[in-house]
Amino acid sequence: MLNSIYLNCFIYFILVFSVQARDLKNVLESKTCFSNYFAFGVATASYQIEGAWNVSGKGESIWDRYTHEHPERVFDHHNGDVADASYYKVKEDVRLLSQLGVGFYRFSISWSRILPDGLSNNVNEDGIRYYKELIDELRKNKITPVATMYHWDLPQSLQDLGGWTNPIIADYFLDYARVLLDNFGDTVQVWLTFNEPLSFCSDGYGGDDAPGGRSSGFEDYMCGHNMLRAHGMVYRMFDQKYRNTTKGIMGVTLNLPWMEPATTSQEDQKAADTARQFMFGWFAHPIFSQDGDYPAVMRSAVDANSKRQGFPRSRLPKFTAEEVKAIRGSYDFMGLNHYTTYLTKQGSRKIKTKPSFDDDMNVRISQKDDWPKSNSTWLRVVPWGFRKSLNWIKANYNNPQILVTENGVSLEPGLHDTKRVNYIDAYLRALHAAIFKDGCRVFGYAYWSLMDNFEWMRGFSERFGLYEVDYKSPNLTRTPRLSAKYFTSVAKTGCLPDDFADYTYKTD
Ligand code: GBH
Repeated sequence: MLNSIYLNCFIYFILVFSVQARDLKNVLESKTCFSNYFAFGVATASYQIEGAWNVSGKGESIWDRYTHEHPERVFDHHNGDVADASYYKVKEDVRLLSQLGVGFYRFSISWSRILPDGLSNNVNEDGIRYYKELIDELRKNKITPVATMYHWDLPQSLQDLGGWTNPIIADYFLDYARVLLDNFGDTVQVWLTFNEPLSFCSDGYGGDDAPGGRSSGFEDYMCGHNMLRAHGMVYRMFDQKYRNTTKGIMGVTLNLPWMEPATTSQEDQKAADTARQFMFGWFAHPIFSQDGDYPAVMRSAVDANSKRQGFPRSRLPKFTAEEVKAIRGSYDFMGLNHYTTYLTKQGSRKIKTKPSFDDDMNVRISQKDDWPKSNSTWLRVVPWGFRKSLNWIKANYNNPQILVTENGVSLEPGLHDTKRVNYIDAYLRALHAAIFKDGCRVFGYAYWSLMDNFEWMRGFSERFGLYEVDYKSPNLTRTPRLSAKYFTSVAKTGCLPDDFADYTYKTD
């Protein structure tokens, strides 16, 4: 880990050149303003926007295979074959970003567009060309590229070898990362290894997302284990071989929905902590804690359940001492995705013959009926949960530098999205309080997403975009919503404007 003063300067150096001149007047009028060094951006991911799934040498990914074989499992039976056709719209999309006035753009790189078979002996030159074009166009427009190496679209050929459950995947991911750093290291300075391992391990290897039909309580833990090993290996390589020449920084994006005890009872408080450890600590503890390795509650719960279930060893794999060391401290900053809050109650464990992650965690999770709804069943508007999440991270992981890599809301289609403006405004006020009242060290915020896109198992039915995408038009026309105008004002002034939101949502 870098010395933090040095890191501060570094982050400021990387992000500040793109920050717009901010108006002193705002400060004098005592608006809610972020610092001049705070960066605003937007996020997307390759499979959700690019399309061109089999064009110019791109290999098949697990999401290509899964949505083609099982269209019935996707809510609207669609897939990402075309998505927003961003593969063909580099100039147009960067123009949207530039109109928003954002300082950075978080996008992800499709592994199988770079390495069609997942392996580094066959590099697809068109894949390198495509991302180079995107990165160059961003830089020309003074928008800092923030690249995610893995946002869930694993090459199918690697899945055929077991994907994230096969320990060899860590070596292949290291090879892939080397190709990315060799090709883009001179122009990309902010890297994220993974997006939301909780999602792709739990929902992917333990649930219904691609690759689909796996076994919770086994494969999800194997996936997490190998992802953590892979992350540690890539960070160490970056630190030793690329940091000096590229002057870059590297982190990983984890998602933390806030877990609030349903009552003040001791059991429910404990349930909240257990849920935080299983859903966030699973990945955060090995990387960001002083001690490293899995959280104690997770270790002991899975070990004990495995024993009771008659297994000769724990279903949660064990790290070697060297692995613990390589993974501990393998970050320059934390990428954080935060959307919503849940209530926790102690579960009533019946020892199941069929093990699962939920059974191991043994917490009942719900949401309050009077929390405002979005267009996603799992997402209700609870701005204060954002502030609590940031404070919990501060308290548990020694106040790391944080880049908010996603925050956003899905709503019905429509350009006059006042509810989205209110959502962003309320969450930004909560973030402002976390920084200026509580001392959390957050250096940037990305809204999810730049535009409507392929929302995984929900198809195109859930829309998170600042720009509306017209899926009926042949050009997939992008039109700014009210929230795009609001966010432009935020990004350009660094302050929350007072002529957009109607402050429906309370932050405390
Ligand atoms: C993020 O995940 C992803 O990084 C991004 O790609 C995605 O587009 C964005 O959120 C918006 O969803 O339907 O009840 O089974 C957020 C965490 C975890 C939220 C899985 C949805 C499925 C809940 N996601 N979860 S459910």
